[in-house]
Amino acid sequence: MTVTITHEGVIAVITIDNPPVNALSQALRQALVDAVSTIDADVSVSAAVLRCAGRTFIAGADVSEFGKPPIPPHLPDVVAAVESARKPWVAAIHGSALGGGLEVALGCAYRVAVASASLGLPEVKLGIIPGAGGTVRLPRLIGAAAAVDLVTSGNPLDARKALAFGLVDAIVEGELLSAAIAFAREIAGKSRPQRISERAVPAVEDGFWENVERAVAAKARREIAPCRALACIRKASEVDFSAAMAFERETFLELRGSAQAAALRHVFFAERAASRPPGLAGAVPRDIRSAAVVGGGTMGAGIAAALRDAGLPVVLVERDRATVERGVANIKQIFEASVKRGRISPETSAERMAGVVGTDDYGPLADTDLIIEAVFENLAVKRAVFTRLAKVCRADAVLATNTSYLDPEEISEGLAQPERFLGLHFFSPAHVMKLLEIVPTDKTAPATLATGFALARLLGKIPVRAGICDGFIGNRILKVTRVQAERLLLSGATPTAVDAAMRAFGLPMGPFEAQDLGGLDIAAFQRKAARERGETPFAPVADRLCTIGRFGQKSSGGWYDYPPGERTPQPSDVVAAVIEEEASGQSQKIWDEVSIADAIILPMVNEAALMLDEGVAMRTVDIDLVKIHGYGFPRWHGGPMHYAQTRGLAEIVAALDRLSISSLAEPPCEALRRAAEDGSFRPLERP
Ligand code: 3H9
Repeated sequence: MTVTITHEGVIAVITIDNPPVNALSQALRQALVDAVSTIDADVSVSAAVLRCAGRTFIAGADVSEFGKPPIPPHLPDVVAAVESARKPWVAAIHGSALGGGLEVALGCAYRVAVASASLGLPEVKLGIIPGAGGTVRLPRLIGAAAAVDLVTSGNPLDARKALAFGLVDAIVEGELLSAAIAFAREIAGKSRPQRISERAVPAVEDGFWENVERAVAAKARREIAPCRALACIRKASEVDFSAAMAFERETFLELRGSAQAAALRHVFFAERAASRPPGLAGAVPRDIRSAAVVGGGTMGAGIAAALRDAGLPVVLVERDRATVERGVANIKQIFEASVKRGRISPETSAERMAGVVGTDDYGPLADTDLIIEAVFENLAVKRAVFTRLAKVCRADAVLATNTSYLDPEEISEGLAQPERFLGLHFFSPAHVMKLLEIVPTDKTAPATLATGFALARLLGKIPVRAGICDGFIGNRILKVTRVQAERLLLSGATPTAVDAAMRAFGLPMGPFEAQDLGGLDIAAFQRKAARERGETPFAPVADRLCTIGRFGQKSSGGWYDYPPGERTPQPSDVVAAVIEEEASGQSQKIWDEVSIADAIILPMVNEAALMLDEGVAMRTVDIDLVKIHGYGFPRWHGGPMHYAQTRGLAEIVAALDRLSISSLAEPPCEALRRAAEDGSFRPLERP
């Protein structure tokens, strides 16, 4: 049974039980409409409480139904039925009241919530807008300005803020159901508040709509839904309730079928599938109650901060007293910056720091559950760390390396109990970036691997399993991107044009701006190491820039010039001259934005196809998640693999063939050609 009705004297209690998150499936929508009729017809009932079993109130429409034709009763009709019920309904909210869940609550005459509840309309994050009166009722209840914030950001409010906005009528202490029943008894005898649909949107000051339209458009960049949601709220303030509902419904149905919504739904489910990689069923993760980080530089401090944010006590190990102090100061700086940005209170910052112990002695690690090494990228230095760790740590402690380019197999060579070792590749800044590449060696035990995934969940990260290769998934693709960016320069494009094209595609930054920000020296160092291994990395222009000391913003010039004190890139004559020299003899072409983006994105897909074939990546969704969470690939494109699949793999192969004939990209690999013939990538079978 999805919905049951019980009675507490004159109060009917409607309980929704539709695990895992009480999403509004067709069956649930029907059961709610039926409940309204049943309670309306029951003369013994004076008021009703709507509550949910399980961990949350209704978390929204059932997203898995969005790819299919909508089946009645439609949600706007369900909310209308609840709102026009003869007896007043009280929504009793715990967990999250999101999307359609909040819209159902807005149909109720009252809303009460526990203090830990959150309420929001996150639809824009799925490329749609609230489609059951959210854009029409919310501004009538809390005013246009607050409604615009809530709907166009998609971010939820906690219960106390919701109370301040008038979105909930009371925050209840103690047990929710009894408190909601008591609330319902109290209001049962009183006159019912005006239905939200019968109220008007409070007036706004002159220029309000123009200002918010500008601000929302600037923030949304190429994302459609926030601006369309805003248009619905504006309409709701200009026309009557039913005309506004019709406009909202029309917009909702249009966006529900859009490419952006399909891409964002893909990412929604991919993120949830991330913690369930194939081949790990049944593996039991180890308990992680304490952690240590070896190395207190930028990466190590960021990792330590992420561990503290998740509540784990952290030991920070460094070489000597001076480096210990520097490492602890680095962590402190992270929390202090969070205080400045208003993300945490000074008390929380102090509490986080109280859980950090700095030491230059490995002794305190004897009973630590997880140790993450984040020292200098040098094989011998890293091996020495693990040799010392193996001597002091428990045999069942998980030992991880945060290397981004070295081979974890080589780092763990000779390690006692190598089954407890794995790579955990965090992205910088590690306390902010969501991506965690989890890299097992041949010897990593399933329980160790499962611990990596459990840790990601604890830290709120998106885990992706990556096989061992140069750069794992993310940086291996990044290398291809950089090669392509230079190929573009040598064939007639400018850094400015390439960066502008990639921003137009939806990336927050182009490849040259990004290199200037991060510094050209790290990649130069890696190319040097690759050359020592006998490889021939391609970066003729970047190599020349490093030779003349142009390392990016930190050296006041890289791919661009930066006037003193400024961070806005200016085209550089020096760079233009280097490009011209390196390009001499090569045929030049006129590049437009779309073909520049193709020359960057399609080779990514080719490299990804190779990685799937080699088993370095296990699933196409993993590659999408790596690019979205590690490199700013627009969510609304769904990641490079979803983008390629949507455009058509045959078209991608044909475009790569054309680029490769002019030596502007590698030819499509066999795996990509096969996938194009099949129409999709074959899922990799794993035990
Ligand atoms: C909407 O409401 C449109 C309306 O305005 C108009 C309609 C006309 N549907 O996240 P978790 C699954 S749009 C289907 O790991 P948590 C999820 O896939 C909707 N399934 O849990 C996962 O399944 P599995 C607006 C859903 O505790 C399982 O539930 N609402 C939905 O970390 C557990 O999920 C939203 O966008 C759904 N709506 O977090 C809310 N939601 O185990 C989206 C979840 O098989 N949901 N699932 O992988 C959330 O934000 C989180 O799930 C929530 C719980 C905070 C509720």
